[in-house]
Amino acid sequence: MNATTDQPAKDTHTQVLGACPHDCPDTCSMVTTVVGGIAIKVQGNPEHPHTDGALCTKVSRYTERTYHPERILHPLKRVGAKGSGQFERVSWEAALYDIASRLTSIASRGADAAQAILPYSYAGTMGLVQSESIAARFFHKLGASLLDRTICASAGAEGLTHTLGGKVGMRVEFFAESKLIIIWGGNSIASNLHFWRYAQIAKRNGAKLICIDPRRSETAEKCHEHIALLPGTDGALALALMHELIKHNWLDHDYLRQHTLGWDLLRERAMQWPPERAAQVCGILPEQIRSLARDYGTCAASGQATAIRMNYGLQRAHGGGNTVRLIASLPALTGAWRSRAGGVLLSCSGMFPVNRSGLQRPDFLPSNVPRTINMSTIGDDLLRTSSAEFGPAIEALIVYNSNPVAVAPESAKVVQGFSREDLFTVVLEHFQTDTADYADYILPATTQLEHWDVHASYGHTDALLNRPAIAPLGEAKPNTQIFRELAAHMGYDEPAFSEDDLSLCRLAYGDRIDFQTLMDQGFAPLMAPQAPFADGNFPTPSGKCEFFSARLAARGLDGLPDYVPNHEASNTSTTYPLAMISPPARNFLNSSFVNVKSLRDIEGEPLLEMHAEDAHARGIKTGEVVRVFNQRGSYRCKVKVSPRARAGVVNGLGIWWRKLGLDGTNVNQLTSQKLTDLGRAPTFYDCLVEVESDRLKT
Ligand SMILES: Nc1nc2c(c(=O)[nH]1)N[C@H]1C(S)=C(S)[C@@H](COP(=O)(O)OP(=O)(O)OC[C@H]3O[C@@H](n4cnc5c(=O)[nH]c(N)nc54)[C@H](O)[C@@H]3O)O[C@H]1N2
Ligand SMILES: Nc1nc2c(c(=O)[nH]1)N[C@H]1C(S)=C(S)[C@@H](COP(=O)(O)OP(=O)(O)OC[C@H]3O[C@@H](n4cnc5c(=O)[nH]c(N)nc54)[C@H](O)[C@@H]3O)O[C@H]1N2
Ligand SMILES: [Mo]
Repeated sequence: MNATTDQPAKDTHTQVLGACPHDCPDTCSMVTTVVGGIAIKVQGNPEHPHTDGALCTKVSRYTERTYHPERILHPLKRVGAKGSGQFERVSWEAALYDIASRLTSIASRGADAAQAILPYSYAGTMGLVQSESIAARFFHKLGASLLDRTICASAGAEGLTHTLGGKVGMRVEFFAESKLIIIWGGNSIASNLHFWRYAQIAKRNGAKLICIDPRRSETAEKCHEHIALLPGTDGALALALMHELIKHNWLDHDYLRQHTLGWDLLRERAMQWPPERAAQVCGILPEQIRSLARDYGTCAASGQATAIRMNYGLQRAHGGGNTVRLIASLPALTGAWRSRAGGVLLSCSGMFPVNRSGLQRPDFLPSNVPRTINMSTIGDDLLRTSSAEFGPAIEALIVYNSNPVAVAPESAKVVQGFSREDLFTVVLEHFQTDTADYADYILPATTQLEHWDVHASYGHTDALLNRPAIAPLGEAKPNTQIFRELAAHMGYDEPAFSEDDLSLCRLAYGDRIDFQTLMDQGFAPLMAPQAPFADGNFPTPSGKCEFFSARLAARGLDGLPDYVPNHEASNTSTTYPLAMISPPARNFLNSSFVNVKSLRDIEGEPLLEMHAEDAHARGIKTGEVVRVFNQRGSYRCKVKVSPRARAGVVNGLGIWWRKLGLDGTNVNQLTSQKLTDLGRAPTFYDCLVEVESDRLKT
């Protein structure tokens, strides 16, 4: 392996170390084989313990994506109506000049006027450099609105922070030593494959695996037990588990006394949740709850390690933040944290010592700090006019690393917003996505094979480095370079706007991670403790696991976690009686890879999974087209009557490009912009619908 080349390989046969850039807990170390300047394959790095030489199916097609005939390779300017997708090629100089003049004319209208400009970005790449480094500096200097990046994980993040003290938890490799693993709200085989490998080792060593998920997912069917509760009811289940742990005294009193805060209060609340009450809310049997509590309680009481792998699926409903608080509290009841193979993991990204202020330079912000716009309510916010409360209407939108027209909730409003003739939209992209269709300019961005980056992870504790394997295709440029050149056109001459990518890679961890190790082997483990909370030491204000959070109480919120019912609870509507969830498809990564033919062929077409009882009641049969609808809109797709769906819940696997849907829509036509209890996050899986056969309409 040639790990020492600092430049993209040209004519030789080399292997280049990289990192998978995608929004996934696994953050794999990749090896790209390059022949004559062409990347011919990507593979998992066998030297990296978590990757263990294996990539998922989708990322193993990364070269197909990079050399895709539809890659955008030149700047494009809109020539047709907004959304029509008609563009003509222009030069970089013409595009940057025009964009800079448009932004300048907005910003120069007066103090705070630049707030009418909004950056919109998420995790198309998780790279610390190609996401928010030069881009953040640019928007700070400009005085643009700030973006609240809530679309995925902020409910869970707040839940963790107010309980454990941050995005911290078990180290993933020690799940291999656990005796009981609860996979809660995650489909590991689809979206956290390298965790599943550790769970399999544990299983071979006699561990029991239990999955808690409304859908009988690929993962659920491979666990020993599956508890298919109604979406958004996990908080009630967690309270009933506590009830049973208390009733049977499966508690670690010493741990509770020394390392937790608010136990008496939580105890009192949990005692109000006998299994019968929770079973009613969750749509499951009381005996399922008793059995789960017995497994969890007796395993812990006999000194064996019990581990919970929470995932983000359970925090996409109204009570997402409280749900995570309740589940994150469980290991402190039984003292599971005492073992390195016990505890809970949702995200460990808070363990990485990232120098965000160095990368993003908040010191460039104007003294009058601009307003913040929540990315999850972009539909409403694009339609707002200027007001004292909101500030100026959004007049310019610069989108990178995200596809909001496909992924943001309540698409009808998002599309209406993006269609505004008076909105100036620039999209940095690899492909002409649903969002790019609405751009005034599309700027061609490089892929991970064409640029430098460094990565943290939210599912393991190694930092990674990505070297460019090939030269940029066509006229594509890294996001950083696009913002550097835009800054130059705006007349920004601070040295911070000419810092190169390799320097930014070094800056990201400074001397907190050895950069030479990253350069040499592509990854560098953090010095993370093996059993972080064996003796308490939670990074909370009290240093304890905070069942009671004084910080939440000070905000006028309940200091104790509770079950928070869905905004759109099942059985509360006769008009829309079915709950719809829309979890990720195995062969896509959110809306990325949907246009890679070999992967789309595996997924087939947009599909709604429905339980036989619900289908029968509506005269619906597998393979026919159905109309899924609610007060926000309607979406047509094929239906599959499937044991993966439980009664009362339909599963619309995501996230298809709208333009590939039957009517040019996807599931987000139905989701709402209502937010979670904590973290201001979207509630994609808190959504009631009705389904009817499309035959009835014609
Ligand atoms: N292949 C693939 N991998 C991915 C992604 C992808 O699109 N495709 N997306 C990536 C991203 S951005 C993220 S955030 C992660 C997300 O990955 P996970 O955190 O694993 O979350 P999801 O896959 O969204 O949902 C996981 C499961 O939660 C279930 N679920 C839905 N609602 C509830 C509920 O109320 N309670 C419970 N207990 N379960 C519920 C769903 O049925 C689904 O099976 O995965 C990443 N990895
Ligand atoms: N109904 C429903 N909606 C959901 C979800 C759900 O489960 N159900 N999941 C939600 C979640 S968890 C998330 S995280 C969001 C994800 O939403 P997004 O973060 O928007 O993710 P993607 O859909 O993958 O879009 C990322 C885009 O970035 C582009 N990109 C990748 N790398 C680069 C680069 O280096 N430069 C530039 N300029 N562009 C790049 C890709 O081509 C892609 O089009 O969606 C959310 N939406
Ligand atoms: Mo996500």
